[in-house]
Amino acid sequence: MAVISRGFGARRRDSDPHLPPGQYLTEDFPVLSAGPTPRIDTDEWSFEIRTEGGDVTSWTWDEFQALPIEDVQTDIHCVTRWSKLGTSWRGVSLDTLLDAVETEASFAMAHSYGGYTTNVPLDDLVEGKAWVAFEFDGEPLDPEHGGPARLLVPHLYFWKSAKWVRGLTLMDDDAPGFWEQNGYNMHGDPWTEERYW
Ligand SMILES: Nc1nc2c(c(=O)[nH]1)N[C@H]1C(S)=C(S)[C@@H](COP(=O)(O)O)O[C@H]1N2
Ligand SMILES: [Mo]
Repeated sequence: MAVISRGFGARRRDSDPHLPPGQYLTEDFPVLSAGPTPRIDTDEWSFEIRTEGGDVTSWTWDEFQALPIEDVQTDIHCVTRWSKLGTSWRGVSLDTLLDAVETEASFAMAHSYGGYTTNVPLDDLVEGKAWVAFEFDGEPLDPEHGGPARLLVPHLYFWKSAKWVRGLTLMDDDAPGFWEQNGYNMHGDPWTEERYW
């Protein structure tokens, strides 16, 4: 019987239980941006939540930094099939931010400096599943990766994690964001391969 060893190591790694179907592992941190990288000074940065009724709550950078800050260890999965395991972030939980507003909405549209948008059901942003992150690997988040701050919704494909995030608009009804208008899934669960529609 032939001993087949070619690719054995790779197969073992690709069958990692943390790796969703159709994904491969990468040690790099690829940069995927649909346009140029905006440079936002923290002096001019703010984060704003607009409710379905039009009420606005916003935080300056200093106000934001005074909120409870969490350390997050998580895997991330891009729809272009790379996954990166055990990444480290610091940020403010969306639970903390949404606690400050009065809402009955079911969906959110994330808005970014530069114009990118992505829609996420509100259920996917609460109960410890999403953050506005401003540190990666113990360093301020690089502009290429969304600094000063980005949305981090790691249980969904990474296009939902809006870089250079500037706020959320809460909505009663779902509506497609930038990639969703171009055929990407309205939800984006990597475990059930909700890639396109
Ligand atoms: N504002 C903005 N956010 C964005 C994107 C973008 O083009 N603009 N690309 C998305 C996609 S498709 C992915 S995979 C991740 C990539 O994040 P990274 O460049 O830090 O790897 O950001 C997401 N957030
Ligand atoms: Mo992506």
